[in-house]
Amino acid sequence: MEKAVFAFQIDGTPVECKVFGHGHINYTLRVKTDTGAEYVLQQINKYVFKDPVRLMENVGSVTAYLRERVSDPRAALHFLPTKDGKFYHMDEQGQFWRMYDFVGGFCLDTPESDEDFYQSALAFGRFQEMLSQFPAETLYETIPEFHNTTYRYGTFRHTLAADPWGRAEGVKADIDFILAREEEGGTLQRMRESGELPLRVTHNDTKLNNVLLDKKTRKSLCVLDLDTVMPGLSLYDFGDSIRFGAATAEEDERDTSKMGLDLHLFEIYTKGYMEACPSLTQREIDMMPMGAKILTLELAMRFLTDYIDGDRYFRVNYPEHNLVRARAQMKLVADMECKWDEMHRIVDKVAKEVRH
Ligand code: GN1
Ligand code: MG
Repeated sequence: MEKAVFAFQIDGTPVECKVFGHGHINYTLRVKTDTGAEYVLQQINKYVFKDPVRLMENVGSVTAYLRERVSDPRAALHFLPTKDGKFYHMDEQGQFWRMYDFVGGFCLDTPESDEDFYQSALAFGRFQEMLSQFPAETLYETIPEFHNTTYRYGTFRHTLAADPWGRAEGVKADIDFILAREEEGGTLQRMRESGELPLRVTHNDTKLNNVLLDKKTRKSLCVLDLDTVMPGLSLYDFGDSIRFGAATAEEDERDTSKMGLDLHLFEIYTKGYMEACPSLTQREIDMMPMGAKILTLELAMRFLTDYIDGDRYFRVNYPEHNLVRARAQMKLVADMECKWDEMHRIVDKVAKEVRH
């Protein structure tokens, strides 16, 4: 039994404690007690998240706020206080732990049907909507400048200039592709700074496997993994969902001819997101295709930066992995450019259906 369990106000005496899920960042356990209560106990990864106390303040205030707004208690995570009334426990080794109620349900890595993808759109859209009045600026940035594409361009240029492994020469065409879109790539950041797009609470890791689905109904219950919840733009969440979930190939597909945007999935997600998030402004809606494109471009640039920098940030499975990832993302950007008018047409059509 992990000693950390005893720091929390649990119901009953713990009788079982097993490794749970397949997260790559935090260490996660499932705990059962003699009263039948079940919990998730997690150790927060301190290498990735430098300030677990402030991270937990974010998570604590956001979940407390959500809990007041949901009817099904499973629809918002419930963190247990420790015996001294905090949302986290620091052990003798300086490791941070947290604990929340386990409410059942399951997660998917890839959608098995259109409906699964639609359910993820509803979940992230509802998350956005429920938090639309939350004072986003009070949240701590767990990873500063995370989706500041302009800042990411600065890092890219800096890395190009340093070129520590002499890799830039061999990827000139890729570099040119990224640099040719620098002006456009800064669009969301400029609109954030001018206030044209509202600052919101964003999730920033809007993949399907961060949505908890009900075992019986297969409907989405709740959004998980709140570590990267930060102040941001709705288009970060929307864009990253499209980049990941509406692509025709895996994020690191070597055969770029297989990579493109699936317009049908794009429409499904757009519909679910708009239905669940009526507070989206007209400007946010107009910029949805741009959100998808910039988030994809930004990740292509992050992968290419890391390749040139010698693969320090993203874990790679083979030497060219980051370059392969970057090229797959660039192909997706290029395909969005080909389908640009169609993307706008879909957004307009869905907006008319959903909003009138
Ligand atoms: C990282 O590790 P994972 O899959 O949760 C990255 C995301 C990228 C994603 C690409 C904190 O997320 O921004 O979109 O890889 N997360 C961080 O697969 O950098
Ligand atoms: Mg994650």
